[in-house]
Amino acid sequence: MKNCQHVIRHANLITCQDNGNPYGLIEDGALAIDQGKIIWVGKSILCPYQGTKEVNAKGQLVSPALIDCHTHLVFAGNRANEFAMRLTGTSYEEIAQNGGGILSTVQATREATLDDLVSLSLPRAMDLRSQGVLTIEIKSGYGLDLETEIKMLKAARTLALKAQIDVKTTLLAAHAVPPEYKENRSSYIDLICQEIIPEVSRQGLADAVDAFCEGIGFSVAETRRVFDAAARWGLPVKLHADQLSDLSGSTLVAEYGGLSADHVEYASEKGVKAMAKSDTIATLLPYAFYALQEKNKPPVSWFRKHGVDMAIATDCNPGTAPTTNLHQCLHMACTLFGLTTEEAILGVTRNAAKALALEHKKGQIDIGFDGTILLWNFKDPAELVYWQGHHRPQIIHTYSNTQI
Ligand code: DI6
Ligand code: FE
Repeated sequence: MKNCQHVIRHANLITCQDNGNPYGLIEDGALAIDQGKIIWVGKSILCPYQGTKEVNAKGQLVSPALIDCHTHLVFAGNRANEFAMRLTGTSYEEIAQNGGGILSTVQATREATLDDLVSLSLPRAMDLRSQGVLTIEIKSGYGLDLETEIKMLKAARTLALKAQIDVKTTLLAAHAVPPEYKENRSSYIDLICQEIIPEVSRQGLADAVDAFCEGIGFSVAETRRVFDAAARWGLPVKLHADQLSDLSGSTLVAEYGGLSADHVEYASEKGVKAMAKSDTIATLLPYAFYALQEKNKPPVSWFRKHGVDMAIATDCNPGTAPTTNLHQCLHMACTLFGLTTEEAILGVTRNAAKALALEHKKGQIDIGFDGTILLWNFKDPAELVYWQGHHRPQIIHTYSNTQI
């Protein structure tokens, strides 16, 4: 017997590997972890390791830690009033055009200090963590000026330490045109390309660049300028694409070899084919779809037909997705969009990792992958999707926060 730090035995092990079994399942599986990494995985009976800590899963489900690959969870302020307005017939676009929506959160976020932002956002991160979500992507985009965008990204990085999670940060300066540039959109794009992206990149505060390519956001031409600047600074891109209309955002982000096209309710088949070619993930955000009472569903059958992998995320934000419940989003991806439970689970593990360029580190139980593992108190993987509330995993292995 060889020695290592942790061994988990007798698990209903969903590895999320592509090993020919649903969920990459290994029945009566075991894994060995040393120095934060998985060093062995297979059938319990074959395990050659003895752990300093031994865990007997007693046939219960063991999974990789979950990943929420699209959130806006750092923000200040509250938009419950807009929810009430929408219920009486005012549309999301109308609210945005009248200075509400994203811009009301921008005002509150600009007024908040870095410490305020951290303490307001920490409960949201902790809530995700308690569900087994140990990697979270967090976007800026409620600052829309250099100082506040940086403050948001720093708040996101601070949350990683405070909540003991891994955080990937995304610069979303192209989320909305700030009021001071209302009459001069193109100067705002200049600011993003010539000051915000370079400074954020110099400070190493962003892992990717995103934009909101939409009628109420930025045009394809404007988005291109942002993507070109991101490329000059060596940052990968992702895009809020084809959420409310088909502006061919999916095609655009694929052209830039983007990590993911997100929302994609209105993506065309041409866009889906382009995504397949560039290996761009389709990130589905069913809570925003539901909250906006959208009618157009993302073209799941085209994603399947052309081999585009799907991720699922909360989109946690104060406007269109006031939620920190990733399990509910899994449920909705199945009931609203027709995903299978296996597709849903891969959407918050293997495919979510890929949407964050973490496909060699997270989202699967395999040799060399991150050794943070979840032990659930049930056996059937479908339970992760099916039941809402009260399922809280035991997190096995210590937090590392160093790999990304
Ligand atoms: N799409 C969304 O769903 C969020 N941003 C975006 O570009 C909404 C953000 C908000 O309403 O505050
Ligand atoms: Fe979003």
